[in-house]
Amino acid sequence: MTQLGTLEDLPQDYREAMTAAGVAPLWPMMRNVLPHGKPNPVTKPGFWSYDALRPLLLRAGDLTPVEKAERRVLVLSDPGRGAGAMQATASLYLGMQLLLPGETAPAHVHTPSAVRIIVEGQGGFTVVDGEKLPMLEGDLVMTPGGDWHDHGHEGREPVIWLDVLDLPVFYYLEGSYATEGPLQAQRNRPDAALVEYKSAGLVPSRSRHQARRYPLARFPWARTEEALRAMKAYASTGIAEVDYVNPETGQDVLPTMGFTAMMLGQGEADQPPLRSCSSAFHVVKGRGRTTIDGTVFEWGPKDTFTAAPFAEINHHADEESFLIRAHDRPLQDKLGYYEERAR
Ligand code: 1HN
Repeated sequence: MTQLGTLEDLPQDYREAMTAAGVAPLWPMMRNVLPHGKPNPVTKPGFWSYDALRPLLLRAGDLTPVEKAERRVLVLSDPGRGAGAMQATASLYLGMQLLLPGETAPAHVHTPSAVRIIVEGQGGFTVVDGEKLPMLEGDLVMTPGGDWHDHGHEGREPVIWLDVLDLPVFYYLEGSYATEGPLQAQRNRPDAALVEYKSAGLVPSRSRHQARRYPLARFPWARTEEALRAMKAYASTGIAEVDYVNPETGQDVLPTMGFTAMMLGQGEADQPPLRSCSSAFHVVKGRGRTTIDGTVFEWGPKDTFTAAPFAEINHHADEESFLIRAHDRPLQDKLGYYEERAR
């Protein structure tokens, strides 16, 4: 490998003339922007214990009324980028959001997409493009970019969910913005998970029904767990894992972000291949430990952790465990470079 020239190799007057002309030499920076063999992520493994987050979030409920917050959220900052970073990996934003009984989070629409993983509480709902979506623990609820959404709460206890957004991508592209509006009129019918998309493999007949671009906005947890348990019962080896897909196309649920749910049996380990995507894991239930690039995280219910591109990930479940994984493979597929390497 040739050693490239440095800035210091160049005469001072030449460096000053380049700066004055608004240019810079590529070669001293070449290895920073194109490292050899694999990327060199800024992202560090992150871990957020729910026991630590929950009291802070509830205190935000006392300190800041939702009217003063629009969305009452604590953002999970990538340790590699430091306190206050508005991202958990290069492409994924994670935030823990609190809505108290009777509160309303006003309607808005924005360019990034959001997915909620419901962590705690009953009676919360979100209205996406006029469709009222109940938020039950473990549900995955999507708000695709460009769809109006507002949140409400008809229950008695705090409702908490994890927001996963592709906000960093939109922000990087200088494409992130929102529009505000009045609360939406709700269609007087159950959401599509309870009507058109009640059963895997069955979709409304294409000759009679024009499917929406995002036909299924809520994936009820009970069904996901049932599917995983059935697959696990008949799997000879290995963990069970399902992809959340658009039921009409079989493709990823969103343009940039993908989601899977995993079931690990008690005492079971999993060593996924090295993947070029970054991942965020949320524990729906169970206990275990995951080593990410040598850092060990002991996890329990409702904890969240992250892995950078090409991280070495080793999961071990101490009890039967269910995890949801968010990732940016769909974006990398579209850019033409998603890759998995055997270990
Ligand atoms: C947003 O619209 C929500 O609608 C939550 O609940 C978190 C973070 C950044 C930008 C928009 C929501 C968000 C957000």
